[in-house]
Amino acid sequence: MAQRRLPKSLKVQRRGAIAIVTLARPEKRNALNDTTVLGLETFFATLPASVKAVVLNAEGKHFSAGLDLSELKVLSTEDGIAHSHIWHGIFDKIEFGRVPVVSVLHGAVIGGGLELAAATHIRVAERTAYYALPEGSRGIFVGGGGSVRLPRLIGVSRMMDLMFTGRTYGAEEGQALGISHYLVGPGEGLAKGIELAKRIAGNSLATNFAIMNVLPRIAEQDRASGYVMESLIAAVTQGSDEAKKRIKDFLEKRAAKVERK
Ligand code: 1HE
Repeated sequence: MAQRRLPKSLKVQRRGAIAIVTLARPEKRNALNDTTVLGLETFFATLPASVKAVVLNAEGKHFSAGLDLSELKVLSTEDGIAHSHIWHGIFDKIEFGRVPVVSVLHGAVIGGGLELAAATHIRVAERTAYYALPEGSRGIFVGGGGSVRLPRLIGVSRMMDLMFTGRTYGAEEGQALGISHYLVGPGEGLAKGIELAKRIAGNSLATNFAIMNVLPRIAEQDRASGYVMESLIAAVTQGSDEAKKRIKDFLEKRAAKVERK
């Protein structure tokens, strides 16, 4: 499918099977306005089939200052519900979409910016990254799925602390807590993100689908249902011609070994 026109606040590049989408509104610290969030929806909905993984990064000194507060000041309660509902739908389409997404975080990863990062599958943090949920001090609440995703990452109690006190976590703390999967030096995030996205793009489509769309559902099920679902998806993936080829390649010494370098 052809990529539809995107807003100026998003830039896209192709590197083979990888697409890089960049938040490009550094003058507003990549604050997420409706145009940008709807642009992300368009980007993911119209990705060409040849794109197998996406890297999400941001221009300027900060990944994102979160929700564009200048838009919020005119929203009624009813509009607020609709607004949050739109973010939920779009971030869910990222998390449970067709392609795995690696986000590359640096500088401020605040509020809605952290909610967006939490909807991606792998997070690479540069050492400049820091995380905050200042909603408490702004008189609002998370609205982009943060209260659903972040407790699963860092626990309810830590999220309470972030929201009550307005504290920040630095990149190393975020790494220790599991916000990021990889921690790299300043300016090294994009290369790491691309390297990881290429590896992900090299997996079979069926396995990537299972990891993205089935694994998180199993994790939320009771054990008995989880085992049934796991048996089914294990059978589906291993039964494919692609799996047979990959396993034969290993047995006939054509595939890489799993070694720790
Ligand atoms: C913004 C926003 C924004 C910056 N909405 N315009 N998020 C926050 O509470 C974080 C608010 N932002 C900040 O704390 C700081 O801007 C930063 C630490 C991120 C960066 O500081 P700095 O000194 O580099 O930039 P700045 O001078 O504060 O901001 C530059 C411009 O961006 C300025 O506009 P200008 O026209 O005066 O140049 C700022 O007003 C603008 N700007 N952040 C709108 N967030 C789905 S619910 C999610 C709820 C939330 O995300 S709450 C968290 C909101």
